[in-house]
Amino acid sequence: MLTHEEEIKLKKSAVAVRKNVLRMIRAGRAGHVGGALSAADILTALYFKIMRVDPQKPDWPKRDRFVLSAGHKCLALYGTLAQKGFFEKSLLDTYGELCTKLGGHPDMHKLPGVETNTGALGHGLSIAGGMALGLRIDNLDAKVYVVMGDGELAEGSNWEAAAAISHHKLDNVLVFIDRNALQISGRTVDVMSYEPLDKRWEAFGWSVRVIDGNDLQQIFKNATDIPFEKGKPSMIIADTVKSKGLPFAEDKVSFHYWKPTDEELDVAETALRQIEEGIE
Ligand SMILES: Cc1ncc(C[n+]2csc(CCOP(=O)(O)OP(=O)(O)O)c2C)c(N)n1
Ligand SMILES: [Mg+2]
Repeated sequence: MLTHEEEIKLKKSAVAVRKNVLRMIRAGRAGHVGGALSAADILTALYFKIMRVDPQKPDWPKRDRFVLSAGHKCLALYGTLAQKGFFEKSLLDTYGELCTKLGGHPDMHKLPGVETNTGALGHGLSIAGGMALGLRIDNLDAKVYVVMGDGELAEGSNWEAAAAISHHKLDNVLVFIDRNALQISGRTVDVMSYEPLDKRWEAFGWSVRVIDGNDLQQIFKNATDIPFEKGKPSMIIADTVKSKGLPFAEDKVSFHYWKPTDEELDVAETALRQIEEGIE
């Protein structure tokens, strides 16, 4: 359990990450806001409380690895890495510029802290499996954390990776599925349903928990001691709200990608300020 003080601090960090997301959207005039904001609490808890990382040593061999399989959520990753100190926050203002280090999808060759390139959905889990196997071969006790989208599960490659990771008993892997119930073109269950997710992943040999993925206390409680079961990879199905934190955009498919006016951004920033002021 997080203490009350720790929880307050973490909630403030999550608001700061969301503010960073808006800062990039203001700079670039557009961005994948919905999926970034649904996953912001997961990334905040991972980077500020759970993962073993050192922003001064992004290549430290013993570090935990993070794979943002749903690469279009990159604003959450950039916002978290900046908040953690992997790079200067002024870089956030270059989002959308030609040749920026903060591309529309993450690039490990440009930005410290990005472990692998993603963006074409359905590849992150395979990459994470390879990382986990490599860590085991090298006798390192580091862990691999992954965030996937629920719509992303439509890519068949994920299910090969799910089987392989379980087959190799890679219990140093923890995956979050950001189940915000929406994808690019509608409700995930309408576009391509893989429900019931918990039963399907269990059938693939994973140890599964279902939590509220916008509740920092629940994320912390469930993600700290892995594996959930020895010899099995761990899976957290995180029920979240797309565009969490912006009341006018929450759970709306039209905010998958957002091209706001300045006035809309002002309203969004006010909403986050109100959340921050209400933290107690
Ligand atoms: C292979 C591939 N196909 C299509 C896309 C286009 N695309 C970008 S985001 C997205 C929807 C993803 O939905 P979900 O994983 O649920 O993400 P979230 O709701 O968190 O934004 C799609 C189809 C892509 N990036 N990669
Ligand atoms: Mg989704």
